[in-house]
Amino acid sequence: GEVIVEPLIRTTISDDRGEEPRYVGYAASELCEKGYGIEDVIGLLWNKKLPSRQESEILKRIIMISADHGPAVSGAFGSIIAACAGIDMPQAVSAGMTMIGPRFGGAVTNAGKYFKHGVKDFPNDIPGFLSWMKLNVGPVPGIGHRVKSVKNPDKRVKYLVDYVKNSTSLHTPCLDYALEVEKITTAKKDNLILNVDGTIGCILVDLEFPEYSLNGFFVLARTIGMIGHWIDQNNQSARLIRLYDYLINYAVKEEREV
Ligand code: Q5B
Repeated sequence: GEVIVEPLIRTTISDDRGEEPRYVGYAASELCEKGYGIEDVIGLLWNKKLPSRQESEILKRIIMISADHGPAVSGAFGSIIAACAGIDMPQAVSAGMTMIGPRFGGAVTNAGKYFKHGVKDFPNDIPGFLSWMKLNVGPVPGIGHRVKSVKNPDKRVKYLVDYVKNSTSLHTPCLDYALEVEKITTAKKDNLILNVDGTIGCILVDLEFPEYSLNGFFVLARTIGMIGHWIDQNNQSARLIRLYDYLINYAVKEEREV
């Protein structure tokens, strides 16, 4: 007789059983033919919705603007060290990926989550929101930067904010809230600006992307950069990196006899 087996997994986003993959029902080749872009595929696979033209343009800019930020940042540096150690591309990129976390690049999800919480529970009380964050969370995700500040603004943030607010009709309660938070934090310390993670997180919340998907934008975008750094190091046949002594503070005990 027929054997009934419980499915092992359940999927709600894609189906490869026909002639070609379908993303939430849309055939991949048809999307290409009809002029959709990678940002539309992201909308389908991460949010199960085909974004509007305006939404796609915002998503595209988020990815373009966060694809790389030079060799000095934790992620690129991790991939570069690995490339110089002769590690293959997937592993070298994953070395960089490992760096994405609460301080570097991985604050997008929590920035979106907590600014959304602020909009809902502390609508006209930013000092109250900041006290709650200090007590319950710690540093506000999406606020602060190691080198960018009021005096040295982050052009990426300014561009995204200006684009969304002046070239689209997106309703931006979360972004607006974060910009108000920034006014208070920068008054305390010059570098406590709304950073790229925070800006992206808020815009994505305003675009109604699911909370869990938000860090995915930084991960996806920065993969482009990390692959670029790996290729660049390999093109140059870069040598193994070993730190010079002067870059290390050897705060260890003097030589001792046993
Ligand atoms: N303080 C980003 O800190 C950084 C505070 C704060 C309240 C805050 C820090 C932070 C939240 C996580 C976040 C994403 C670690 C950053 C990114 C992508 C990137 C990277 C690139 C790219 C920098 C000194 C004093 C302390 C702190 C206070 C700091 N942040 N207070 N809320 N958010 N932010 N990460 O300069 O009194 O002296 O003890 O954790 O959003 O990753 O380009 O580099 O594209 O690749 O190292 O842009 O802001 O300073 O941590 O030593 O703090 O400021 O409590 O106060 P710093 P810290 P006190 S974007």
